[in-house]
Amino acid sequence: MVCSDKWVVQLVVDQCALHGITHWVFSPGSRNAPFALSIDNHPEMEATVIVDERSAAFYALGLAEKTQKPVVLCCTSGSAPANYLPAITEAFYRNIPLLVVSADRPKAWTDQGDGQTIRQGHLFHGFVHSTVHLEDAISNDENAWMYQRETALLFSQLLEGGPAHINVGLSEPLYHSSEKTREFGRKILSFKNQNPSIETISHLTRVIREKKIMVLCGQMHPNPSLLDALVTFSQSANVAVLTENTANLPHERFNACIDRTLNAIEKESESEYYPEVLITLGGAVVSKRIKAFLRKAPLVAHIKVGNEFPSMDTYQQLSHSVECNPVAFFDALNQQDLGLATHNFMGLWKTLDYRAKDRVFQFNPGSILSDFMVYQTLFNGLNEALILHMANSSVIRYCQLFDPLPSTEYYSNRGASGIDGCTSTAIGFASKDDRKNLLISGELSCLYDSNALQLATHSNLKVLVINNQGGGIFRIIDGANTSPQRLTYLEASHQKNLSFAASLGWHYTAIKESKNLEHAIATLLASPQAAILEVFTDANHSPSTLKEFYTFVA
Ligand SMILES: Cc1ncc(C[n+]2csc(CCOP(=O)(O)OP(=O)(O)O)c2C)c(N)n1
Repeated sequence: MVCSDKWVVQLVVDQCALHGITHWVFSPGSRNAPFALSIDNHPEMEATVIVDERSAAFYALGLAEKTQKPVVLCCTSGSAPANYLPAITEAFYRNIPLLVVSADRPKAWTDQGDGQTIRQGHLFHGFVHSTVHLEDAISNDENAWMYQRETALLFSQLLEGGPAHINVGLSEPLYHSSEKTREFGRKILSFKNQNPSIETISHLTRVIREKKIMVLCGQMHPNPSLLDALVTFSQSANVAVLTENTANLPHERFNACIDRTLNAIEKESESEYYPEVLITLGGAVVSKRIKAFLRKAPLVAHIKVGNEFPSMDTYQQLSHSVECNPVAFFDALNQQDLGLATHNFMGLWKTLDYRAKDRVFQFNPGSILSDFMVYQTLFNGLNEALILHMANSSVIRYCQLFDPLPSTEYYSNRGASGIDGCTSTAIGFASKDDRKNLLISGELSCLYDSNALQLATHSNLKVLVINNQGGGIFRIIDGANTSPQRLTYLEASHQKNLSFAASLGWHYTAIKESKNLEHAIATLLASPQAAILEVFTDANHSPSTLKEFYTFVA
């Protein structure tokens, strides 16, 4: 099929075709000529040509009302789209689905004295439910993904009613054609109902049936009802549930240490572990490895469940956004016959988990005090319920290597992942929580937020500071670890400590030798007052110990 050589024009037309939108009311112009070329050659598209844009828009309004389908309005740049406004206001208040596709100069030319160029990007602001701006100049996979995602969401809303606007920055030449080689259409279905409707569940049942399913749980507040519903869902062999400790969903059927498990998968056999359907819930996921893994997996569907950021496309394959209470979602699915006994997908994932789990505490980190040794000693010895606050940087990542303790709740500032307020947040939390709260922090994060130490001293709060004399995270991130700027610019290597906390009312102790570690941690946890234990670790030795651990458990 012949079409315009402008890939963004192809994308808009493909999205129309995929969403069953075929009628265009076209007003002549030069900038929008690439659309004329594409729709004229498209077997499913039909066009009505009307010169006066004001009248064209009202004509489209009548057409959309009669056909009960969205109609596209396409015009050139400048005052042309401004003439759509009266009809768009009418459509807005009557929820009639008109899609304005306005051609524009590339953004760089706005307000630069070029002809027929006005500020048209947000011309219908307040009267459309969504606006997307596309530019044809840059073509790469990341931009294609962004535009497909943005337009897929716009089309999904358009089908629900009301007007929408796509402004398309096009550069010259405008009249070149090409043979169509790539399909840009992408659909994201969105469902909004706190208790998913029967139609939603029967649609999803068809999508899920007999598939290999991975449920990936991100950060959440503890939710026992969700845990129950998820445990029931995970009884099927086809279902592997992956959680992180911040999901606060501990259960022996789940894979709770994602990086540890992924580390054991051989490159050549990765595809065996790919799910066909991914269901995600909750907020941030810490593991970078699982993100890279799932972006490679050819998913049949990614179903995102819950109310937080319903259109977030972390794995670049979002197909269904179900805005609802996740408990209601799993309760409803648990009533269906999903045919989920066709693959031992859970067993596949769980075998790796069991293997690594057995080896975690067998690993001997040697006698030099490393970061890893601190976590291993802490988690090995913990036998009481805790509220665990994990500062950002390497702390949250090290904590993912150890199975979550069922009686422990896990918290971390993973919304924006800053090191700036981890201590203040833990103190605020502990001020209203009588249970034993433990904050684990790197020393830079703790020094950054040192004002927090004078806020209040709650006797239920203990702080374990791992002082590796800088941002130790930069020694374990690929790229950063070999950068010539690492020591000074990234790690900000230093010789400071937190002993000043003693003058602010904290019981402060410090250790530098591994032989004192176990006792020092036990003393910290048993301390009757607000206490800080600062453990000085060997910054050079820590990264190699972590590497050895990964090799040992693989
Ligand atoms: C507000 C803010 N500034 C900068 C960063 C970038 N950053 C991430 S980790 C880190 C170093 C943290 O060092 P430390 O607290 O000692 O922990 P470690 O890496 O040693 O575990 C920095 C500067 C950030 N996440 N947040």
